Amino acid sequence: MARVLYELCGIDEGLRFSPYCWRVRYALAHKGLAVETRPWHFTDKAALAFANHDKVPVLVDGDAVVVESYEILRYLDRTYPEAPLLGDGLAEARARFFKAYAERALAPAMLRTIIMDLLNAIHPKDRDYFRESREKRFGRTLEEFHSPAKGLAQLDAALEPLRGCLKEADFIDGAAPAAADYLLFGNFMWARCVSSADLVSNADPVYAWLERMLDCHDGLGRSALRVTDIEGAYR
Ligand SMILES: N[C@@H](CCC(=O)N[C@@H](CS)C(=O)NCC(=O)O)C(=O)O
Repeated sequence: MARVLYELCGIDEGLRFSPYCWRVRYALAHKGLAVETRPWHFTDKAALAFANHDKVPVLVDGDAVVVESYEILRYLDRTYPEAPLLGDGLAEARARFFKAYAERALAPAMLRTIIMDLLNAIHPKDRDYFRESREKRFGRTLEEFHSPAKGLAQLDAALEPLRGCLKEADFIDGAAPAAADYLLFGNFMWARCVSSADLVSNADPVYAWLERMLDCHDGLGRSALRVTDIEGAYR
């Protein structure tokens, strides 16, 4: 059976912007594993019933059905041990810090900056669901939550440890990228696909890292469709 990855799509089926799915796309590329991707919308819950899950990514690999992006990375390392992503033992335990950093420091700052662009990139049939579920989560309207100036300041401060790390090597995981890089970079792909906001100035060492990440694995990130590429889709 072909390897299949269910991925969130937006206003166009080719617009794939989930930060969690991007982690997995990079992880699969890192392992040199081919994958067929299937577009999925927020409201297509029935399409994931086979996995007993309601979120993407979902990876189907032969008989295995794996959910949760970090668990998918662990599964890939167990099943395809060449070219480790997370490593094992201490290394894997430490990689969890990057998962938490991406989700708890970078994502909230980016979300404040790009939330209205994100809504615009989401398929119209998903927008009411997205608005209702996120407004419930934030305890305020999307418009009240939206605050690019605050989001960018928050992101600038949150990137300081990454700047320090990039003084030592080209990638977080050393001379070549691996899971720590993919865990963080997924968030930047999320923002890049739905928005034209400049999150990082081009004098920032993080900018140079982003450029390297966009180029790696044959330009996987750089060749991804962005909302700005879709005629009439970007305000
Ligand atoms: N912890 C999950 C989070 C996955 C997640 O939140 N995916 C979003 C897309 S970016 C989703 O499918 N959301 C469905 C929903 O909000 O109903 C993972 O790491 O895979």
